[in-house]
Amino acid sequence: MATRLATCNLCEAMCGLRLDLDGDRITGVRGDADDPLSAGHLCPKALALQDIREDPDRLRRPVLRTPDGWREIPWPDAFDLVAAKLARTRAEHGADAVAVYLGNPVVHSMGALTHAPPFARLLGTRNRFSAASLDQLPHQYVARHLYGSQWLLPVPDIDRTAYFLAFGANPAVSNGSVMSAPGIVRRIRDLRARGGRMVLFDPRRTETARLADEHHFVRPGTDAALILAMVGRIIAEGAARPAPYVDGLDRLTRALAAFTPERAAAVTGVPAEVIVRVADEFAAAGAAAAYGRVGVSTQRFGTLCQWGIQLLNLVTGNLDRPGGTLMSRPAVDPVRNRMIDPGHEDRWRSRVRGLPEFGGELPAAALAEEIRTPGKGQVRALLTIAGNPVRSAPAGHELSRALGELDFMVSLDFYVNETTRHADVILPPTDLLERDHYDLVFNLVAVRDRARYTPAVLPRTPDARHDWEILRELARRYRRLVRAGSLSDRLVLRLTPERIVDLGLRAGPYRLSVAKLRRHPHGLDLGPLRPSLPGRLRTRGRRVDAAPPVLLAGLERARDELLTAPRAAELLLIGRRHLRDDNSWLHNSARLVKGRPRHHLLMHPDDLRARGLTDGGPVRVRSRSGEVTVEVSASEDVMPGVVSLPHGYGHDRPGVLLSVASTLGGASANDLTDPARLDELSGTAALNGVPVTVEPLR
Ligand SMILES: Nc1nc2c(c(=O)[nH]1)N[C@H]1C(S)=C(S)[C@@H](COP(=O)(O)OP(=O)(O)OC[C@H]3O[C@@H](n4cnc5c(=O)[nH]c(N)nc54)[C@H](O)[C@@H]3O)O[C@H]1N2
Ligand SMILES: Nc1nc2c(c(=O)[nH]1)N[C@H]1C(S)=C(S)[C@@H](COP(=O)(O)OP(=O)(O)OC[C@H]3O[C@@H](n4cnc5c(=O)[nH]c(N)nc54)[C@H](O)[C@@H]3O)O[C@H]1N2
Ligand code: SF4
Ligand SMILES: [Mo]
Repeated sequence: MATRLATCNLCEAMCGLRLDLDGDRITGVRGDADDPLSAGHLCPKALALQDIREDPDRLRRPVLRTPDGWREIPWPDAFDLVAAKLARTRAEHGADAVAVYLGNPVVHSMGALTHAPPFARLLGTRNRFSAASLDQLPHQYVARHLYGSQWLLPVPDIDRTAYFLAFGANPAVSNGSVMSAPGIVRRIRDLRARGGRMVLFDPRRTETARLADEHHFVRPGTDAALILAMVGRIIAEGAARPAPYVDGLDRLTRALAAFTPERAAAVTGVPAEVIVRVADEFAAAGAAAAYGRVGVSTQRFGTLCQWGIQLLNLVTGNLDRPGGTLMSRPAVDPVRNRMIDPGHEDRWRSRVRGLPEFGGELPAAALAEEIRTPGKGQVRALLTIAGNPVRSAPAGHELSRALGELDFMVSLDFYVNETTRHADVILPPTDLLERDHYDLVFNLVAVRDRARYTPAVLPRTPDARHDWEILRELARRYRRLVRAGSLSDRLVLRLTPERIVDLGLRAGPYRLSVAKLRRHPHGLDLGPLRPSLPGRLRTRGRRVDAAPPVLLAGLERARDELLTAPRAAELLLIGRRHLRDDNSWLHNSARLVKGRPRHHLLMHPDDLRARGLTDGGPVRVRSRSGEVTVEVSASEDVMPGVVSLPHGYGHDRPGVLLSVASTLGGASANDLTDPARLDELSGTAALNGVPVTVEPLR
């Protein structure tokens, strides 16, 4: 028996773990009480780290699709085949004919993160996609325009705030997002114990709503009106106290004139007196933090929502104030080191719909049409890394069809899921405990600064390769066929992730190194969030323009739709996460999926009654882009007029090799979501607020 320290990288909380080992087997998982950020917290998903290791469905060697099913092939053959196919597609059809999709776990893996982006750039294609456009791009878009870098993301100072105002986030389940906050339930309870308040706006009375002082239903997709009305109210009351480096309040005030509490109330369903009172309380709270996540990012006006949330903090002087929202000061600071693109947009557009790129990526909602629409520049080959866009991108069923039409597809993944089943070759990487970890992304948004480097806990199985080793080797063989890639990308691809992190730590604000962090295995505490503005702004003159022209113009274009009350007959679909789910994966862990089914469509009892539906019975849900059948459950916790279905379910598909998950039932919410519905500014898919109809299944 031995005890080893690990860092869980399944979600953004980055919990420190203590693992009890018996040989190579994990016999116990506990939270590491000595970790300065997670302080002993862990959630049930940590058990999956062991389950992935033992999963008989997990791929351990490269597999090639053959008419008789998957056949294992040696790594060198797989590398040569993939390099040759990618190079040939480029030679015959141009660089844009090869598309890349990077899934969410890429940002959770040190080596995938250091090596996947340079590899994607090496391919020279404009058709780069990722889960970012299904998630947090509105945050990045607003940060770029307000603070000068897409990665200057203010973090709620949850441990010191007096008023936590949240929109469309469920941290009690997600453990915080763009706000790494392990143990968030305790943090919220502490906030209330010290006399603070939490107010939440969400169309579902969620697990987090139960922790809050106040929860209000808001009609999906309308939050921008709510938030901007609050900003307008604060300014109109003369309560604005922006920092001296903030400009543009006059232009802002004019632009917000239409967003009165009364008009916002009519569209959002939130009473005008609540809008007014919460705005006034927020402005008067002293130390207050406004925050919003997936529910207000992946919707029609995600960028306007995130802008409004920044404005709430900015106009009340809560940006960069302890107890407000502050920029973290991570040990590897890519913004300071200029290791990372501050962001750009519209340098090119998607071929079919003419959608602008952001930060070098096109909206994932455009991937299927780029594959299916003939013409010059049509996508004919695809590389996916750690993603399942058939379950995570809008109209996944259409994307699935498109993947079947590709000339060639390769996936880096250890599972044959709804997406990778279409691949010609799957290259499986090592698992999370077999590799070193330092979190390059989520330390940027953690509620406390901490640096933790965890060497691999367990030896890899013979013949296993890390994601970055796979990419490095693919790059080497591809470069023999195509002279491609910038000098810096080629250099990075040759370094080890550990070396890259070491360089970043040495150049960082604390002058650390991997060697130093190895001497602090529980993580080095770098203290609470601290004020750092305007010094760290990347804008011209280190000033913040509260009303950048692109956002004003976006608001102008959105105004009519935003202030139009939705048709009462419509049901609006929203998503749902569960503590024991992780997007579309981890469903093959028997321990995590046991218990009551959690894939049901939730609907308010009045809405069930109005449609003659039976609680628990099967229903047909239809949208403009698709339909699914699923069981419906009556729930007083959803707002009337709203239905909720989680994404990532529906694994019982031919070819999917997930023996536990395939028995789960359920349907994919993304067989209903609509690629045409986007947040116009950032290109993020509007996965929430999708109009649907629900009828009994006869
Ligand atoms: N257990 C678990 N943890 C996870 C994940 C997981 O799958 N499972 N996924 C991880 C990932 S990738 C992410 S990005 C984060 C997400 O972290 P969160 O954003 O905190 O999690 P969600 O559950 O998506 O919360 C979104 C909330 O928005 C609400 N909502 C939907 N539409 C609207 C709307 O129009 N307006 C408003 N105001 N609210 C709306 C939903 O009801 C939901 O409660 O979680 C991460 N952590
Ligand atoms: N309707 C609706 N759709 C959504 C959302 C929603 O709230 N509602 N949420 C969106 C959000 S926030 C996100 S982040 C996306 C997620 O979308 P994706 O990233 O496309 O999907 P995941 O389900 O996270 O799939 C992760 C895949 O990576 C593999 N994997 C895990 N770890 C590794 C690794 O270390 N290396 C490699 N190579 N592979 C690995 C897993 O086996 C799995 O196949 O979904 C989005 N889609
Ligand atoms: S909260 Fe997130 S990081 Fe912590 S144990 Fe659970 S899945 Fe892992
Ligand atoms: Mo996400």
